[in-house]
Amino acid sequence: MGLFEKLGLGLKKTRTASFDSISDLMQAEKITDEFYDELTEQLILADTGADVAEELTEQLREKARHEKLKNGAETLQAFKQLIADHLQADAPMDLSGSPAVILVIGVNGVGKTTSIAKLAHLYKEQGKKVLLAAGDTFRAAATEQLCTWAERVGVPVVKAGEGADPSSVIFDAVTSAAARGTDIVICDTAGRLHNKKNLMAELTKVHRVVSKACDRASLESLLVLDAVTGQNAIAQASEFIEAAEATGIILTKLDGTAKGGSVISVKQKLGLPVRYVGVGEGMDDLMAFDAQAFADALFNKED
Ligand SMILES: Nc1nc2c(ncn2[C@@H]2O[C@H](COP(=O)(O)OP(=O)(O)OP(=O)(O)O)[C@@H](O)[C@H]2O)c(=O)[nH]1
Ligand SMILES: [Mg+2]
Repeated sequence: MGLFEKLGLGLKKTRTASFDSISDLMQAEKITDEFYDELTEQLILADTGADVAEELTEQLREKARHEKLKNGAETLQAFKQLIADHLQADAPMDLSGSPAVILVIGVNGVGKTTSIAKLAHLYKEQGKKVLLAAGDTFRAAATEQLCTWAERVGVPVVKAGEGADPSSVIFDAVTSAAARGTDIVICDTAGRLHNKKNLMAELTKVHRVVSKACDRASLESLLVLDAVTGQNAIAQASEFIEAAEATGIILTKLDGTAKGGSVISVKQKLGLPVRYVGVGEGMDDLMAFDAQAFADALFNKED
């Protein structure tokens, strides 16, 4: 299956629930005021959040007036472009460091460990040397889970015993990666609730220690958000951004939700680009986020 098809499949629930209706609306010969009201409603249903829904509708109205768009088809093209522009990251991820380090953080069960396995697979396929750091020392099963994935993907892991200090495990991984000529170290961390002060402080320490061990420019701190929780995911994010200087988002479980529209509000509300999206449980089910492809897939209605 091609990447575009896979993305389309992952977005199926979101399309069925809202974007297919938007595509239908844009079949119209003439664009009316009711059209714009309906558009706002459908965007809210897709969980873009009311403010983003209104903002996008207003921008489309403006664009339609300015560019003298005549019919639905022209309006649809313009709207796709608007969404793609909205989602475009200001700069790509910098993975040039030796090693580059990706710290993966987020609340419990959002898909951190699985995403790490998928990322390792993705980079390995690109010919990079990958090392994983088992920084979730909170429970023994977490290290086991990561090691099982690492074996399947075929990448090494640096680990320590249950209850070890996560900062020191991750520090060890990063320093040994530098010695081994590893390209990318991906660090797992324990899931934690954003309102647990001591656990958030631990994350700040992890981030501080890592940033001393590697080139700051190539340190990505990726916050994992579960798309199923839609706008709630966005509410949790600010504490993580503050505690561990998150630089980007991995949005998981897009395949399991009709709230895929929440992607559209992530960048605007958090000021962080979406870097990857998860569309399934297998190791191939993670994609580098492509704003244009995403916008196209949202409106790719199959009849
Ligand atoms: N459908 C679907 N399931 C996913 C996706 N990503 C992760 N999952 C599932 O979500 C569940 C939790 O994934 P984990 O990777 O263990 O989550 P975690 O954030 O590491 O969890 P903790 O370490 O307990 O905080 C697993 O059953 C995964 O298979 C996705 O993109 N789509
Ligand atoms: Mg985990």
